[in-house]
Amino acid sequence: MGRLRIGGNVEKVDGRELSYKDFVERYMKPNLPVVLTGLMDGWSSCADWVTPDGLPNLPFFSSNFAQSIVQVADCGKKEFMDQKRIEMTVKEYIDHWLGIVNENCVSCLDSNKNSCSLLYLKDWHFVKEYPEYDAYTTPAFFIDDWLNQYLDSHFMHRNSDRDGAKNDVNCADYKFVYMGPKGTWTPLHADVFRSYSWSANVCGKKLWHLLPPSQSHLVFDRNLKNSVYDAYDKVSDVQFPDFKKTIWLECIQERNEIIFVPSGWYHQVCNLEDTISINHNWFNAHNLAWVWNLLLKDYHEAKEYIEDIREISDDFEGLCQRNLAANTGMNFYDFFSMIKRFALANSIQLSCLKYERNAFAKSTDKHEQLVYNLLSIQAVALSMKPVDAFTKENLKNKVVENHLAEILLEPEFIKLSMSLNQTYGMANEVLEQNYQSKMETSCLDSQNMGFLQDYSEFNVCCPEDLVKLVDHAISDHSSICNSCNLSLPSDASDLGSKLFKIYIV
Ligand SMILES: O=C(O)CCC(=O)C(=O)O
Ligand SMILES: [Fe+2]
Repeated sequence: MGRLRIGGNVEKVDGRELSYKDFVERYMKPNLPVVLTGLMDGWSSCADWVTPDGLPNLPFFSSNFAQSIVQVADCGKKEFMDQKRIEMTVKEYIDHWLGIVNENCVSCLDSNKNSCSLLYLKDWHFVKEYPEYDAYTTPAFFIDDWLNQYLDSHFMHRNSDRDGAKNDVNCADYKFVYMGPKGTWTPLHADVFRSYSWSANVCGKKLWHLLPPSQSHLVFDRNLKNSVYDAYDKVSDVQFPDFKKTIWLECIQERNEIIFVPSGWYHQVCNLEDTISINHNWFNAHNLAWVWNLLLKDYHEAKEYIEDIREISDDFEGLCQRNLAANTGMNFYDFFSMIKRFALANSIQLSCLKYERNAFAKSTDKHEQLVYNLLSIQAVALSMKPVDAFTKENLKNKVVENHLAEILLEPEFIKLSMSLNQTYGMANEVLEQNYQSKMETSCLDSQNMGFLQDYSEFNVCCPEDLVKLVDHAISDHSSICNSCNLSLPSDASDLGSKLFKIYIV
């Protein structure tokens, strides 16, 4: 330890004095980390999971969640690019933890940590397993979460080998509890899907080292295949010649503090005390392009890996997609199905607003958000267009529901739309109720709802169709804007990946 070059510390801000808009402008859009304080008051987890002296209340876990089966990482054993994982019950885990209290285990900052077998409980889908136990409230800064919103109503890999995973809590969301004694740690990584993460310390203290994405290439070996596993260990100059050039942000995260980890930042984390944390991974319009770019990169790698069996494979593209889903967690078709539904849900909400008198006066922010979302989906769809996997031939039988009329009537889609409306419409309850009744009516009788009928005529088979859908929603919207003294910027039809805003004229 001590070998990392530190360029600065992660900024700490009182979350109660920060508006959502400021959070977006200062951290989410520019993709910069921050620690937010003051946002965990009243969480049951902060009361129930912590003893009066600020230590993890381990007996509480043994008494209330004993039989849960959890993933535990052995911090002393490397397996591929992660720590070796084992499964055990919470009771077994807590018993092990209590058993090591008197042992002298070396810490994560010790370069000789292989001799230690500290166990770290990770990726526990706690909310999924105990929905009735209200452990915490997701802070408003993090609720624009398409990943968990989608997974609350839909499943990934609908047509793949993993279809049977529907009842498997371990595949169901990206909302986790982590707990481990002092010295447990997480190896250097960038998060799943290159999503954002937030991580809240219910008790204990974590040391974070974060590397900006502009330096990601420096942690890879000469072949750009493997990345450094343990940034605190002696890193071979021969294998990783550029690692010595890295400059890190450091952060000591105390109890009751929440860190926001932006997209694509490599990070390594070490528990400086016995620690319990809650974390979510998520993405939205601001980092959707990161997710797509990672999928594209992993797709090319998956393809290259099996290139030599292309000739003998009946469905080479299908095989690439199965491998992509297995390695990355979703494939192109999962992603396309997902963004198609978000495009539709956002378009409907936008249309819905035109039926509201004075809606513009009340919810300019909501309009801006919906348009921003649609434009970010369109920008991604545009970059999907030239990709092989999305040719008509390759798409045959891959994307199931092409007619939006079918999607509009899916109960899962209605649930998704409602939850989207809640996310953006919280400030406008009247609008929300009206919208809700419209959606409910529409399920029974979509013919009567002009704006829904509009979309039900669309057929979205490929990225190009998605681009058109967004064009339709936006142009419809911009005509309304004109009559309400709102307008889109003149280059909105360009629909690139630029930043966009609705200007009040
Ligand atoms: O707390 C940890 O050990 C790791 C957390 C993490 O990597 C994250 O929140 O992205
Ligand atoms: Fe992470």
